[in-house]
Amino acid sequence: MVETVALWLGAGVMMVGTLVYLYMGRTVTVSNDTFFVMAMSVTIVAATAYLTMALGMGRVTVGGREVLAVRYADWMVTTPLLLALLGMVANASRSVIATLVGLDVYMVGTGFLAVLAEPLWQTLVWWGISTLAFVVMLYLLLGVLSAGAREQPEGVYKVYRRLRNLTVVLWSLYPVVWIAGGNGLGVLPAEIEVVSFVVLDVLAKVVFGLVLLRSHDTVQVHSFY
Ligand code: RET
Repeated sequence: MVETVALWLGAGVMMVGTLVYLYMGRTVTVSNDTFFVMAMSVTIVAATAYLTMALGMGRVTVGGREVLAVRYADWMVTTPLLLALLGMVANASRSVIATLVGLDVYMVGTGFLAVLAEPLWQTLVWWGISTLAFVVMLYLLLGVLSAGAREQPEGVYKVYRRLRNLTVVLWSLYPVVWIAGGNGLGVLPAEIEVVSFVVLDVLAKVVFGLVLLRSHDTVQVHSFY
């Protein structure tokens, strides 16, 4: 019950987020619309994933446990977009953005292998591998990406820093909730796990998008042109 309500709320908030972005972008110029298109892609994919989960679809059963596999398809698409947005704000090179995305895809992929793995020790091994990729990603976000962002105008750097801090703090909670939850040690009740992921997803996607798009006049798209 709690889980279903949380999943429906997840779908609803992602949809509302998309509409808010659409409204915020109603007068945007073509030179900056990439931010809007990408941010909306994130919330549209997430809304779809949550609708699927709320309807009880996209689940796989592993060793008697029911797993929300659609989550990983969602993350596989949306987290690279979020990182690309962060990289674009920092005016990072394509190779740095590609490295971040590569690590991220590897993190989500090995995270899904952790779901499929049995027994628990093998789950822990995959979780560890995934977390290692995540830590390297954090190292790049706080290192090379931040260094590049610092060379941007003050206003751009401030937006970058806010988005980066949001990302570093929120994303770090995912492996913690995951390992405590049903796929890992099982010390977190299923309802709390589902609600936690909804809250984290909303903050990491919708709030991230709002902070970014509110400042779309300040930040500029350079990286892909
Ligand atoms: C998993 C489990 C294995 C270890 C690690 C994980 C990290 C997941 C992250 C997900 C971020 C998702 C976001 C979604 C949408 O907003 C796969 C949970 C490190 C960081 C930000």
